Amino acid sequence: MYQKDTIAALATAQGEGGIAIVRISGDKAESCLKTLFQPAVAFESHRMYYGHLVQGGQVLDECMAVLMRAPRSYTREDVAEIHLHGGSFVAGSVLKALYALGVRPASAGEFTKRAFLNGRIDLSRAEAVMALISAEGGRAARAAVRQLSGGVSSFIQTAQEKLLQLLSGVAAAIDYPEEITFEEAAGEMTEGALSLAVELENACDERGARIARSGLEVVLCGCPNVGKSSLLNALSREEVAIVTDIPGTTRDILRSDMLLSGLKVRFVDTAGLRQNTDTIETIGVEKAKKAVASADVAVVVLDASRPLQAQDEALLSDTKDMPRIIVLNKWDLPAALNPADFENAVCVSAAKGQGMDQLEEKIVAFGAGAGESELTQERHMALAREAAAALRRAAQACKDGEAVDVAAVELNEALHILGRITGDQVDEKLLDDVFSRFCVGK
Ligand SMILES: Nc1nc2c(ncn2[C@@H]2O[C@H](COP(=O)(O)OP(=O)(O)OP(=O)(O)O)[C@@H](O)[C@H]2O)c(=O)[nH]1
Ligand SMILES: [Mg+2]
Repeated sequence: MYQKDTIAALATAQGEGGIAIVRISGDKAESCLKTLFQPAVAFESHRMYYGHLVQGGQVLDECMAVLMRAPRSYTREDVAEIHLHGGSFVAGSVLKALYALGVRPASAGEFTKRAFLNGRIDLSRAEAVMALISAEGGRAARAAVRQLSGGVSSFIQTAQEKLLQLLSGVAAAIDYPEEITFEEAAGEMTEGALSLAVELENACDERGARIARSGLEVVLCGCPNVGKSSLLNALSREEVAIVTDIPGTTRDILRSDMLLSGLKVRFVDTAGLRQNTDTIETIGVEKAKKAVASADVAVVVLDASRPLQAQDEALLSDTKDMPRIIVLNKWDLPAALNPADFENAVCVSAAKGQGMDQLEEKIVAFGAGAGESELTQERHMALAREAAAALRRAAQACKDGEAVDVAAVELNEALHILGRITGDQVDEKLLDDVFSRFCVGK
């Protein structure tokens, strides 16, 4: 599980940039640093030094370096970092030189894996590091920071303590039958197990977590020419889609991502819905219908300057059970529709960019609470649900009048499953699953 050799990798992104940082971790970190880097003075731990990167007597770069002696480092091993000028050539040369000194290229997430194996952070915090790196919006980032500062660990710990209490109740019933009867113990266990199961299930909001992580998918749908593409352009504040007065301009699906109040939103523009004999447009209409069905929110765009048509009515009826906003577009023209006739409607003019704030507000409202549940990572939620299922089985066993120790087996199972969230219970496969999703250098 833990290879104690010295590893190195580029810790910053590949390519040109302000700086490039090469990170080295392990016993050889200090000697390697001293071979390659010549500071003006002697090294003290945790201090940044200015100096030169020297190879074969040649100065390769003017740079900064820091040595962090164990255990006060990211991995709890000796760690050295060389901060070079950005770009791939110098950083590549440093890595080559390190490999020649017997250092091994770090695999994905290996520095963080060592931090976990050396007990500096638990597994859920290690995963939070990656979640924070890949967060694209404020919500995903906030959830990751909460997890990084131990939110998940303390939630799971509390659940584990409750489980241990339930188990000690069982032990008491077995050891001191004169003080607590099996019936009493079974009653307590049923109640405790069910309430903990509910608590774990409530901590999982898969939809919210997905929205915080990957964004809220908002599909713009409506008849041809109502102004869907104009709306996409107005919302993105750029010309993403072609706009013409020819009905059937948009044929394929167009996507545009943006951040609204820290929420990542993916707008999907679609082909205008109508019966058509043109093969390409017919495929476009099919795609549009699928996009509507799979979206988180439907924005039904209507042309407010003309009365509703059969196709509008059909779309209003098809989307009535899904989260939706009704947009009365072309509000700059004389109105033929009344917003009071529609639920959750907003009047806008995509052409003039009017009403976008109200529309954005309504969209963001559909993302309220996203990413705020106790657990937000798929792996954690899957395990929490598994543990809740074991707890429900325990409660059922008690209800069925089975001996309390049968239920205790399920409680132990739940305890074991929760341990996989924080990493009290790990195996090589679990670690590979978690860390293979990391980037190299982290
Ligand atoms: N007056 C006015 N015209 C608009 C408005 N929004 C769009 N239009 C016009 O309506 C026509 C159709 O606009 P599009 O954005 O291409 O409409 P669409 O719904 O994407 O159409 P298809 O792609 O064909 O389904 C264009 O001529 C736009 O300039 C608006 O708010 N006011
Ligand atoms: Mg269009």
